Amino acid sequence: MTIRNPHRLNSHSLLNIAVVGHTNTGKTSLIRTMLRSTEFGVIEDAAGTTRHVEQATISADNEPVLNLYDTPGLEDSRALFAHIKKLQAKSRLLLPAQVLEQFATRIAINDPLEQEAKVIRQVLRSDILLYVIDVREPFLEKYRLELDILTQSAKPIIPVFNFIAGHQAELAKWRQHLAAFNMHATLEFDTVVFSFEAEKRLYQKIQTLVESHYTSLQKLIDCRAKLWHQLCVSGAKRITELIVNVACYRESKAIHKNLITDSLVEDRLHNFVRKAEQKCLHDLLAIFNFSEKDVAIQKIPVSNGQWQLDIFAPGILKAYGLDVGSAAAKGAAAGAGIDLMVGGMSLGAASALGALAGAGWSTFKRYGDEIKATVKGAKWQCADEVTLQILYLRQKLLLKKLMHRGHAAQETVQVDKADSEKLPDNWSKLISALRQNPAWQEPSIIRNGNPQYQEIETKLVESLFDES
Ligand SMILES: Nc1nc2c(ncn2[C@@H]2O[C@H](COP(=O)(O)OP(=O)(O)OP(=O)(O)O)[C@@H](O)[C@H]2O)c(=O)[nH]1
Ligand SMILES: [Mg+2]
Repeated sequence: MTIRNPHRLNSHSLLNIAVVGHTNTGKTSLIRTMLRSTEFGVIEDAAGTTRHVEQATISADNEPVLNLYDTPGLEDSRALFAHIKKLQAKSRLLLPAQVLEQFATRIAINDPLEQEAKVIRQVLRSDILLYVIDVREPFLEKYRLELDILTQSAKPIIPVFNFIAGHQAELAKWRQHLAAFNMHATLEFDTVVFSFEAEKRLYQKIQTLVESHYTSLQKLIDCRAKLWHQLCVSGAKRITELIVNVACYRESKAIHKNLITDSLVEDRLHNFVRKAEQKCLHDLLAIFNFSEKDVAIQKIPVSNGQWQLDIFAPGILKAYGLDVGSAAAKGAAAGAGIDLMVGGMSLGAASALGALAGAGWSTFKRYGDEIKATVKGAKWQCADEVTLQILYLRQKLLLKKLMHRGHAAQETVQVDKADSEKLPDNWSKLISALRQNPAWQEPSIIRNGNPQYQEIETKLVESLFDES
C-alpha cells in the first residue's frame, strides 16, 4: 500500500475508485480500513475534515491494482444541485456528465462550492464511485440530491452502508430508498468492525461493475485472502509460542525453607510472565498493523504453582527412552533404583540410574538435573494452571478483537475478562505435556521437529484460530 498525492502517478491502467459522500459519513475511515493502515488521512467526528483529494494505491504481490481517492465531504448539496440545474438549463445540448464537467472546470477559487467542485472533478476522473452512507441518518433530501448529481456522472455507483452495527432497522429503510433509485448493488461495510468477507464482497461487486479490471481484481481478491489467512495463523502461532514459553518456564525452589529466596523466585516468575505477555502483545499488534495505543490490557494476575516433575508419568518415561511395561521401568517406578541415589549424584551414579531404568545416557543427561532435584526433594516454581488459562483466554480474545478491528476504529480495545472464550479440549493434558518438557521453552530445530510438540502446537493454533 502506498499513499501519494493525486495526479503524480500514471493511473491510466489502474482502476480508479473515488470514495464520495456526505461529510462525516466515514469516507476516510473506509479507506483506512481497506488499506489496513491507521496512517491514512485524518479522521474526526466533525464535518469537513478532509479538505483535499488524497490518493492511495492498493497492490497485489507488489503490483499496483487500483487507486483509491478520498474526497472532501459534500456539504451544501442543495446549492450544488441548484447550480448544476441552472447550468443544465443554459446548455440543453450537453449531456449530464458534460454539465458536471463544465461545473467542475468553471468554478472559481474561493467559490462556496469549491469543495464540491473538487469532488465532482475526481468523480469524473474515476471509473467507479463508492458512495458512503451513515445509516443512522434518515434518507433526507440532501442525500437524494447528492445521489441525483452523482448519477449524472454516468459512473457506476456502489452505495456503502457504514455505521451498521446495531442499526439494522435503519439499514433496511436505506435499502428501500435506494431500490427506488434503482440502486440494488449495495454493500454493508462497517469501517470500525472489520470483516474480511465484507471486504471481499466489495471487490467482487466492483468486479461485476467494471469488467475490464476483472482479472486484476481477482488477483487482488486471491492475494488478500491468502494474506488474511497468513495474518491470522501468524497471530495464533505467536500466542501458542507465548503459552509454550510460559508453561515450560520454571525456577527451582530452595530445598530448605527460605522466605527471601522464595519471594525472589516468585518476583522473577511474575516478571517473566508479564514481560512474555507484553512481548506477545507487541508482536500481535505489529502483525495486524496496529499500535500500542490501540489496546489496553490489564496487568495479568500471576499465581505460582509448585510443581514436581513426575518422572513416572507415561509421557516422561517415554521421553527417557523407557518402555512403560518393562521390568526396569516397573522397578524404577517402585523407587528401587532411586533410593540408592539419595546421597548425591555423581556422573557414574546417574549413569547407573539411567542404565537401571533402561534409559540411554544421552536422554538421562538431558533430564539429569530434574531427576537429581526430585530425588533430593526439591520443587519447581512455575506459573500455575490458572495463570496459564487466563493468559490463553485473554490472548484468544485479543486475537479475535484484532481480527475484527477496522483500522478506522478510534476506541481502545479492552482486554480484561475473557469469559466468552473457551479452553481447548484436553487443556490440562496439553499443559502438563509442556511442563514435562522445559527444553521446549524456546524455539529450536529439535523442538520444532518433535512430533509430540508439533501435535500440541497444532492443537493450540487450531483452537485459537477462528477465521469467521
Ligand atoms: N461507530 C462508528 N464510527 C465510525 C464509523 N465510521 C466512521 N466512524 C467515525 O465517524 C467519524 C467520521 O469519520 P471520517 O472517516 O473522518 O468521515 P469522513 O466522511 O471522511 O468525513 P469528512 O472528511 O469530514 O467528510 C469519525 O469520528 C469516525 O471515527 C463506523 O463504522 N462506526
Ligand atoms: Mg474524510
